[in-house]
Amino acid sequence: MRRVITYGTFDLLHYGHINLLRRAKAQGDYLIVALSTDEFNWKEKQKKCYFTYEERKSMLEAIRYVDLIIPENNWEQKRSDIHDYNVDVFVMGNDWEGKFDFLKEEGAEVVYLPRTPQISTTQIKRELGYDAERMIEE
Ligand code: C2G
Repeated sequence: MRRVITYGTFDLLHYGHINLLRRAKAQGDYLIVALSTDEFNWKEKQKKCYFTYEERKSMLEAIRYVDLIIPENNWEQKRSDIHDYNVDVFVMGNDWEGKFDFLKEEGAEVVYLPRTPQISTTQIKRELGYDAERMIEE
């Protein structure tokens, strides 16, 4: 059983996320998604999600490629996650290229996959006219 893990916010779930999850699952037999909590998003990524953690989790649970969802509470948990969940492969989109190579020290393969072009949660918000500033003030 080759176990894969990936991390992310997955807000306003879109086909770029699905493409990533499908290719991540194809790296092994079991895919764990470490889903950024609302607090982690806000404090560490300055992201104000449209959907809450529970709402984002429920959508990911409906995706055939996803086998387990765990919370991502901080930047540091990746090293221990590799051991706690017996992870063989760590996968991220290549906007993170090189940022997590240190996980090889924990015995995991590190794979960066090409991002899906022309789609992002930020773009969706912008094109739908969400005033990101107003959402942050809320
Ligand atoms: N992604 C992609 N193509 C897109 C948009 C996103 O392949 N058009 C990928 C990203 O590269 C990432 C995953 O989908 O691997 C989730 O994207 P985000 O929710 O934006 O995740 P991010 O905020 O980058 O969080 O500790 C790592 C962070 O939690 C990553």
